[in-house]
Amino acid sequence: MTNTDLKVLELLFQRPLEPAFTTRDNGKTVLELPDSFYTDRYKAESDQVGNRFSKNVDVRIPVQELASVPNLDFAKPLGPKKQFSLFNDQHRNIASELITLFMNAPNLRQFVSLSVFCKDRLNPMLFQYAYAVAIAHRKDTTEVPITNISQVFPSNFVEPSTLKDGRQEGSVFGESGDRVPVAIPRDYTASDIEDEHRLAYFREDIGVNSHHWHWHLVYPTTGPYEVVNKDRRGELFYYMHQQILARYNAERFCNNLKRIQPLANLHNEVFEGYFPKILSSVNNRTYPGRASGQLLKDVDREDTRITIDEILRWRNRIMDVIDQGYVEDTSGQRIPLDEVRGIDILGNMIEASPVLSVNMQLYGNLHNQGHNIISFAHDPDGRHLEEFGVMGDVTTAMRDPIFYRWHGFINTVFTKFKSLLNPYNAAQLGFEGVSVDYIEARIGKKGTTPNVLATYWQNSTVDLTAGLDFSSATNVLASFSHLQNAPFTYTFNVTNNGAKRTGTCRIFLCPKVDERNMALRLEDQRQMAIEMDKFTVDLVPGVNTIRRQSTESSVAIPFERSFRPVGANYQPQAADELARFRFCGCGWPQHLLLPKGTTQGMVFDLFVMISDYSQDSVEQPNTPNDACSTAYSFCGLKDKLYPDRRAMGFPFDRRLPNTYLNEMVDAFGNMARTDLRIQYTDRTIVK
Ligand code: CUO
Repeated sequence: MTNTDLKVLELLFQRPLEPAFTTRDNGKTVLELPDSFYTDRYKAESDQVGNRFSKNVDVRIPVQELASVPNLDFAKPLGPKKQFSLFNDQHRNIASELITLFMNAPNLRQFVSLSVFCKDRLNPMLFQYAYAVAIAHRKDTTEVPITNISQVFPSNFVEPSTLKDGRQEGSVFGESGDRVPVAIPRDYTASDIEDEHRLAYFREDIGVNSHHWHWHLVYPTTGPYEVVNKDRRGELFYYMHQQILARYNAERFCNNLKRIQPLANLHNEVFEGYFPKILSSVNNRTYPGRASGQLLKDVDREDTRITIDEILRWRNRIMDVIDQGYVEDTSGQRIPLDEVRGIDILGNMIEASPVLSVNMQLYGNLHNQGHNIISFAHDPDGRHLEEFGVMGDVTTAMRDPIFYRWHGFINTVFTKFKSLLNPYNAAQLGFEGVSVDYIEARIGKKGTTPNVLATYWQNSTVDLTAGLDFSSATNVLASFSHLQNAPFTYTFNVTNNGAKRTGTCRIFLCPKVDERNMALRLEDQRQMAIEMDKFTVDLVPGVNTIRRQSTESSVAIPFERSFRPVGANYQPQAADELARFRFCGCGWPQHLLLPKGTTQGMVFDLFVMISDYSQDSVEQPNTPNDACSTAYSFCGLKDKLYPDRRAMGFPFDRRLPNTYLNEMVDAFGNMARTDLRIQYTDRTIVK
């Protein structure tokens, strides 16, 4: 790839609403477009407009003429100011066609031209989504970093007045030292009268929401088959969302709230209201809210039609096939729901992916249409001309308390399937001759109390400049406070009574008691177990000491990866640093790796298991390793198989032979547990 092509592709993530001919990179760079690229509004004045923006820039990059001009009529139904939803069939089909168009561009230069041409002619949310999917999947764009969505469309992530203040600060002070980051308030969507508001710090976290967007970007439901069909994609849809629920449940217990109540009955009032108070980037209107006690209704709008009855019919069919043990494809062929493929088939069918569902006509579009019916509850027939609420959009859905109840319901369907499988047996759980004799987690290295971890608030700064259109500000910084945990180290002593061998170290955190302070049985506890880390270990004969930093976790990515500053100035030069910098957006935010705990200290079970690698290993294709695929438990590995042959969530995804966790740990030498206390302090440190 030439540097210029890379640069243009990176620039297209900036200022998503501004025409492609305006300057980018703080006014330093301009794209020189062929005349034919100007839209009708600017065509007559293309010379004048182009000249105006190419003055005083350091870099001018000419864009090549298109070999064949695409017909973009397919995208017409999604006008420039409409909200774009991945859950909407029509929008998804449009996105799929656009992704296909981008993927089929014959070479890099033409992909650049096509992207520039399309940018000014399509709905900006649609463009940014399909464009990012293409960048993530084209073989010739692996080196292009995908700008975090919260930086491309900041208004979808932060309280709106922040952006106004930030622009003001940026245009008055420029990059001088007098400029201060504007503070994004933490507590603006509800008051303490609303109990659910205690979890706002989790639901409205920028890292949580951008992770969710990025996950759906890496795992789209539609598009070319080779883009959609990834190894164990359906299973990962189940598992990644199941883990979000497990984490949310633990967070609820820390905040004295009972566990998630799945939204099983769609005819009941939805008790939880939610008023997001964020702006949609494309039309500058706030996302609609939902009053407490809202009834869900059939949706009958121009581009979305769905009835509650239809959703219930799909649910019943799916429950029936789980009992039956097989699904039927479109030719009537029976496909067994076995313990290896069953969950993957169900995941793709329930989400649902039109490309991968075994039979969309029969099993429907359960999860996506649930998002739609909830997101239009405030205006189901469109009479008030309101767009969908936050549940209609993967960038914002996790802000709403109802997200966890809807996914809680979806999860009960998967759980039903898992509960019908045989419990794991000793041959699957054990690892003969390997015993874990010691387990601890400790802040820092020495001198601290083992198994006491700490959480607190931290103020961090994000650069929102990339997404601020039509602003003279060169740099807009915003600070927000988020939960943080003191980094810690796990230490395990493992005795290997055999020859040198390999194992997989699996670390989980499980709530010990329920909302009534009653000890949780393993059957409940396993469904709330939070995966903390998973990695391969080589065991020499005798005693092995395994140390692992919390920051190395296979589920999380560090703050800096999620929110790196955007623009050429910030791009690292060294090759290894540059490699780490790419494609880094998918992964749970490191700052929420631990649940909040309580001021008195909340006790969890810290569990570790060393499993037999001969049952875990996967024969990987010989594709290059991607330096950014560090959160592989949640996001998989780019262009590779999921790096663990066991079912995702193993050993907690299925029933287990014991009633309590300590009984299981006593029965299997390759497992260990300890009490772990998470102590929360209400203080904020500034980074
Ligand atoms: Cu991620 Cu429902 O799948 O939001």
